[in-house]
Amino acid sequence: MRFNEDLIKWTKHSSLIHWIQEMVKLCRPDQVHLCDGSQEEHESVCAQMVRSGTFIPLNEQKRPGSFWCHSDPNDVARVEDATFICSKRKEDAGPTNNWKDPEEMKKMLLGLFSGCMRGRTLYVIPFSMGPLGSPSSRIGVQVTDSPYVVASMYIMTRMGRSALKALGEENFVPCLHSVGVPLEPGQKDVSWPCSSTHKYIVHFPEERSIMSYGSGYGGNALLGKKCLALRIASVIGRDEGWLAEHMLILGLTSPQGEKKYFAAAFPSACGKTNLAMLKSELPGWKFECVGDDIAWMRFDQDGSLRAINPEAGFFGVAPGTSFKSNPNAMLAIAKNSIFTNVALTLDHDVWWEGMTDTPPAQLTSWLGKPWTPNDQTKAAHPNARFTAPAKQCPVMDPAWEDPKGVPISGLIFGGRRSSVTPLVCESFNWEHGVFLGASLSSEITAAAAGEIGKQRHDPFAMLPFCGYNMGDYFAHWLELGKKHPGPKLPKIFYVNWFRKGTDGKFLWPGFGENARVLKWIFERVKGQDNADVTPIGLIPKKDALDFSGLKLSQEALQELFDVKPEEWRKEVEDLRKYFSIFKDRLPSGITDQLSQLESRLK
Ligand code: GTP
Ligand code: SPV
Ligand code: MN
Repeated sequence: MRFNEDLIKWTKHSSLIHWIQEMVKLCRPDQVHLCDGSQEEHESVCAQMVRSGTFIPLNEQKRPGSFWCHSDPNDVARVEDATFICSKRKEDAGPTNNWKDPEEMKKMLLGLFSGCMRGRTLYVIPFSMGPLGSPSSRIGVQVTDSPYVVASMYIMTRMGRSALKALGEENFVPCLHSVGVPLEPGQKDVSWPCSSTHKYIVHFPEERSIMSYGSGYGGNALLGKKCLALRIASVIGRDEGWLAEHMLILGLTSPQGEKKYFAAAFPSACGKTNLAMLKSELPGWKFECVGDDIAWMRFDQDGSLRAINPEAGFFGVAPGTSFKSNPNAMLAIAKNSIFTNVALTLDHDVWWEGMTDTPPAQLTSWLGKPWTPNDQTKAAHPNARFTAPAKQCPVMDPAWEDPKGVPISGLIFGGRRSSVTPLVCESFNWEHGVFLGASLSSEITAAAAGEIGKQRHDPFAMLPFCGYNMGDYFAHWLELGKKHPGPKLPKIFYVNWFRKGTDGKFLWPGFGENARVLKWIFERVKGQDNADVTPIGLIPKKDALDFSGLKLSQEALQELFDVKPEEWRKEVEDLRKYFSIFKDRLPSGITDQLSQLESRLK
């Protein structure tokens, strides 16, 4: 292969050159493609996937520059059971992560990767997480045999030559990825290659590298996202004194023109994208989007917590997205987007459950089969996703690519809880807020393979994404609050859009109506005296939440804010049991908060 000549023209970074040569030797592809990140390259990669049958182009009149594809039915979500944090010591991965000795894991993986790209092209993708040239950004280089990943990384990151330039002589995060399906001579490829036997999503936090094998889907395969920007970045953040979080970032402007920024952590498929680009049902309140999934935050010299969105696109849950629930997402995906595991209409547009009240009469389902509304199955997979450039969202914040980031006034945690936790509450202080984050639990959604609907603890919405011991992670949060006390330290809130009434229906209309809750949060951050003290935190005073024009029964309102001491005492017992898994890594700040909550409930 004559790629070596191209390689030295492409970069002068000697350890990068060396690493790529090693990966080529290991994976033995037929070809090597060094990505330049141009639009022409993107178009040619997409055109090649159309020819190979992976992509179906969508109707140019309805959705220009866009493609439909469906995955293998065994490759539809993140695989948490197959996700590993391979720190040298098991205790450093902690009780919430899968762990294996890094040397053993590497040995096993090198076996799998050996010759795994035979018959395929190895693509090299340099990418920047964060705006190009921001001191907060990080550069990764992904080697992959999946053109779907190349096309997706073009949308989700700043990739190609510009990222190489930003890298300069610095260190990069090596990200090795293969779908794990070598092709023998003459063997015909399938439209979504993935390994049916081996899937491994592996992180080496000490050497800050990633190896992912066997899956081509989302967070398993687009290694800049969960692997680098959360698992590896959380480790870097711990060491350097900043935070990598599973959070949206939004700007909120009041009718008086005052603006504040908030970041919010909800578990996967629990409402980040929807809140990040919310169309307010409250007149005069304007929401603008900085990011919908990941926030990197650090305190500046003035003591403000500043956040950047490391991503350049959205990989959002399609089902439930409509012009009613999230018009700004619908506008963002009007063109230049990839749709995976949604349904395809007869005229080559897309559809999913919740997009319209009645489905089209005939569709191709996410399985690639004919589908009619009489079918008992869903036309789109519940974790079907769109991949769209952030800049196409009409409500992107003017500062969304500001290398300095935006100043955060409030942090919000939330999960799917059908009972117990109220619509909104505010923590008494930073330590109590960290405790609220640590206490987060939520129902499992289709974003990960597993038991959907089951309640589980998901501290800070980071259970699947924290690259080190979660007990140390709690301590890191507590520590940052101690180091940066004062009026600029963000206030911390907890919300629950998903509480259900005795009829089993959501009590709260959600979506655009969530603006009412954010308005109260905005006022609290400004210091308005409109909260009542309860044992679990501060909740809105009677009439402090703006319900104007909203039809909500007195009973529903009552239930949304009901704090039942007996339920909360059970919650305390459950949390005590849960926190005990962290043993000596659980900071005393968390135990103290739990005891204080217990005594307030007496
Ligand atoms: P990830 O991309 O997996 O991290 O998820 P996310 O947190 O961005 O979730 P997203 O906003 O895509 O929401 C996922 C699901 O929750 C969709 O089916 C939405 O329709 C639903 N949802 C979002 N906001 C609300 C809300 O306020 N109320 C209710 N009832 N459902 C909501
Ligand atoms: C999530 O699961 O939280 C996602 C989707 O945002 S994925 O990128 O597949 O992890
Ligand atoms: Mn996510």
